[in-house]
Amino acid sequence: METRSTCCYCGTGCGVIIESDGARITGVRGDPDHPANFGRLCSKGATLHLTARPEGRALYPELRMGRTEARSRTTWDLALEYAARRFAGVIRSHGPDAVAFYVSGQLLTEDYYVFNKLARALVGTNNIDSNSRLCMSSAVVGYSQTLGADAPPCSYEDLGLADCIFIAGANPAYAHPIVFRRIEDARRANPGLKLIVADPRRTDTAAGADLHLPVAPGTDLVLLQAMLHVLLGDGLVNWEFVHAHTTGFDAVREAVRDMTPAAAEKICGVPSQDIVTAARWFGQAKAALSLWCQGLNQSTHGSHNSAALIHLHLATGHIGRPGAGPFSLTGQPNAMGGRETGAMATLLPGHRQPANAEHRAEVARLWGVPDLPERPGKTAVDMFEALGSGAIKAIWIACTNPAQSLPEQARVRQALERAEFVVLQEAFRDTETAPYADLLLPAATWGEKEGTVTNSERRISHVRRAVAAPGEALPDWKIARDFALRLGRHLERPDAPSLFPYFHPEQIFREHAQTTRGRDLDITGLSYALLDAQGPQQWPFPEGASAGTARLYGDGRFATADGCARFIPLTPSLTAEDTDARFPLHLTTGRLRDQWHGMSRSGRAALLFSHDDEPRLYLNLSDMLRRNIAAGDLVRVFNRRGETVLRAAASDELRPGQAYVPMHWGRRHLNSGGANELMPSAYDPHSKQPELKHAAVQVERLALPWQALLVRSTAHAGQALEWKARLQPLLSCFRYASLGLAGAECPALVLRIAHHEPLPEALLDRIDDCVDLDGVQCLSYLDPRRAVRKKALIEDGLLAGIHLAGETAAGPWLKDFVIERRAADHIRRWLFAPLATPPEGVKTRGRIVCACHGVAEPDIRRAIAAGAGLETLQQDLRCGTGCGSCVPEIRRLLRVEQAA
Ligand SMILES: Nc1nc2c(c(=O)[nH]1)N[C@H]1C(S)=C(S)[C@@H](COP(=O)(O)OP(=O)(O)OC[C@H]3O[C@@H](n4cnc5c(=O)[nH]c(N)nc54)[C@H](O)[C@@H]3O)O[C@H]1N2
Ligand SMILES: Nc1nc2c(c(=O)[nH]1)N[C@H]1C(S)=C(S)[C@@H](COP(=O)(O)OP(=O)(O)OC[C@H]3O[C@@H](n4cnc5c(=O)[nH]c(N)nc54)[C@H](O)[C@@H]3O)O[C@H]1N2
Ligand code: SF4
Ligand SMILES: [Mo]
Repeated sequence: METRSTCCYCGTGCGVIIESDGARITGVRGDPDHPANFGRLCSKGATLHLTARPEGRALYPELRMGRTEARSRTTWDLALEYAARRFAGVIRSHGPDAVAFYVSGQLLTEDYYVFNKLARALVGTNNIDSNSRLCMSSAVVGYSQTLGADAPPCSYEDLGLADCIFIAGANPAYAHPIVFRRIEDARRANPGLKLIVADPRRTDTAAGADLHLPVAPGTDLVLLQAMLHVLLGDGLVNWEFVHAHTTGFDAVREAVRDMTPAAAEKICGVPSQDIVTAARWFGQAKAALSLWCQGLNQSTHGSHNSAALIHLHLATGHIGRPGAGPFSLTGQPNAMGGRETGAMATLLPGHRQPANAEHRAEVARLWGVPDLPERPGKTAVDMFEALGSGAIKAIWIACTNPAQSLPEQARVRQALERAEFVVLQEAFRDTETAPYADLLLPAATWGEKEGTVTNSERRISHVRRAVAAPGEALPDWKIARDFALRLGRHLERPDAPSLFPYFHPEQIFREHAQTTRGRDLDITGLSYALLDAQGPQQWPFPEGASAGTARLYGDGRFATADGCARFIPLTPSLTAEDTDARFPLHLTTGRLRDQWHGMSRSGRAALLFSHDDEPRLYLNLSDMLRRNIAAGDLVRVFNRRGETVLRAAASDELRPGQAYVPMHWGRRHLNSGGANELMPSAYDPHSKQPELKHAAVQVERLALPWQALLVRSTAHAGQALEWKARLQPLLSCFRYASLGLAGAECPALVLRIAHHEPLPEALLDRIDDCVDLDGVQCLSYLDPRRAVRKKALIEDGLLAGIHLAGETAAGPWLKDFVIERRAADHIRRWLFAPLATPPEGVKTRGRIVCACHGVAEPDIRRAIAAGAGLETLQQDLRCGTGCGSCVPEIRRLLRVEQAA
């Protein structure tokens, strides 16, 4: 059976075709007819089916009555009745603002809509916010303040029509790979296209650009203002456009008068000549397009970063034309839907605002309630702050993992511990937030639910269900509806049944569409039937329209009262926290190519660990040498807020003084909390988006002499996931531990441990028990004097497991042997030898670059050394011919090897 749906990872919003046998998802491929991807998928999308497994799923409601008790299974009836009673109790005693809802850009539009109505129309609070607060809220404010509405004006089509693409604070080669494939296509088709990338790191996106602007962290505003200065000086401002379609330019012009490229260079570190070149390419282009994401948004002046970038477009008239415009890349698959349904503290349905009395009255009328709450709702960081102070007592968390993704984790943990009642609506039962849940409600997830999502280019797709949800899991909108009906009874609200009359998601969609009537995002012309007949559509799509809208503002009229776009005054400010003598390194955080956020889904596909197999702290070599840190050493990264222990790696992507940690690893895969132990919760005053890209830290070498490595492979993917789940509770026993998977069809589990002193024998036994490393086929070696214990498991003549404790020299190559399940015969006698390299004649693979075809880095390097170019590599090794996600990296290997 085949079902057309969408990928549930990034905001590119690729169409997928889900293959299933009716009960189980068996495969996935790109939908050739979907206008976002035309059949392509990246490494994450292409492995979605590998993550659709029952192990680890939340299958039935689980409840605990007291904090110290364990949760136990209960029925939906009891669970929701209990939740309604607790919420109603808090609301009666402390008012509606003592409860809160924290939802997610990964919910479907219909889910979002019901949660929003539940919070605002039934409970009567604006305390509903979304993880989009951590993600797109600065872009929302940037668009609204300048263009008058939160509407990304461009289309993916524009990628192929621009002759200058400016990427600021985004790494689409990793984070939006299919967008990046389209940029690669555009560059091939038009060699004159100029690609400019502003990023403190020399990412794969930056490395291949025509111009990389290595902006000092947090100083983009200066760079963008200097670019405007150059546009003015060089006569590249489109005065006709500025006069006819904008207001406020004079003040902005005045403000950038002294921001010469030379002055900017001193602050942002980009050579003044490069600032001039970037501005000229942008200004002289026939059509300039800019793309931005978290490098601009996750800042204490993120909304001004967004506005400054939009200013460049307004000043040059690069907007509303094919190939031109400011184009934010949405992070999550349906952050856009959350913005449309207004399911955030600062928004109301249909791009309305809760602070606007007229808007509140309009929505109240549409919903048939007397009024909507006026008191401002708490945004994400403040919501958890209020939970910690006791002002909020009960919280409902759906489809997000705050105990991993919010900054300043120590405070988040304290808040979740202090809360009187925590409900977690989750697809998986083992996230970092799960231990705090008094009530865990099992949610249906990708492939199991129906609704709609909107991608970065305002395109709405119909998300279809391929299989039934496992166990008793339910779609999110249904859980919210059932809770609302019960809460209505407890609050003695006879209108609750008429507020939530839904039995199918399309009813919700129709009601949502009505809230957009006459607004900039009007979708009254859309229905599931139309989406099915004509495919995904871009809003606005008002009643009577025959097609969606590819590009906004083509007529020069903006969504402001006077129709003019606004230049707004911008105050250059710095990051919340400066480096100093105690914390001299600037730490930034971001994404890896093959992992998704807290890894609750991507961490289930072994293949997705092959690109990056362990969490690492990346540093410039000079900073490592100064601290006597060698690649592979363990280090303590710390600041005033906390610490995390990671393995260090040298990166020439970073300049001296900079450090980088991927955001993905948390306490279920690492024994410390990862990046967000360290990030500050300071936020932008306008967007309330926290500064997740900037912290001052110190790093020091951590000598943990006793190390262990466990690798255990299996022919069954589910088995590896079970082992992983069994080991997770043990992680806190070690000073350092990282847990992950490896391999492909036959997955392997990999546990790395380091500790001050040898671990007790009993703990080692427990580890072995968790992964079934025992039995008659298990060989062992003991040297108690040196605290060395080694085990190897041979199954049917194949090496299926090793546990090297106290002596791990042979770990790197033995690990590969277990992952590849090699015949044990000819290495049997080397199994317990402390050999740092494999015995002669025995070869290992090395790090995998191309996950689709399992091509390893040493093979690629060897071929390049022998003269191969990209085409030859693709032909001979097949690397880069699957999803294409690794092509930017292969290009980089080519540059490095050829330079050598
Ligand atoms: N593989 C993968 N893809 C994803 C996700 C994922 O988890 N994994 N998540 C999705 C989501 S929700 C989002 S929001 C997007 C995020 O997409 P991106 O924003 O593109 O990804 P990040 O890696 O968070 O950050 C982008 C870049 O910002 C740079 N940066 C840091 N500080 C600054 C600065 O001061 N100025 C500038 N100019 N740049 C800076 C970082 O070096 C980094 O390379 O990715 C989406 N796609
Ligand atoms: N240091 C640092 N921190 C960051 C960032 C950063 O760049 N650096 N980026 C921030 C950004 S941009 C974002 S978007 C956030 C993301 O942060 P989170 O929202 O915490 O990320 P996810 O791990 O994707 O959480 C989604 C959860 O929903 C669950 N889930 C999946 N499908 C369903 C479903 O259908 N229903 C329900 N109910 N649950 C489901 C998943 O198992 C997962 O646990 O992280 C932010 N945190
Ligand atoms: S680019 Fe990759 S992760 Fe993003 S939607 Fe497409 S397939 Fe999914
Ligand atoms: Mo995001």
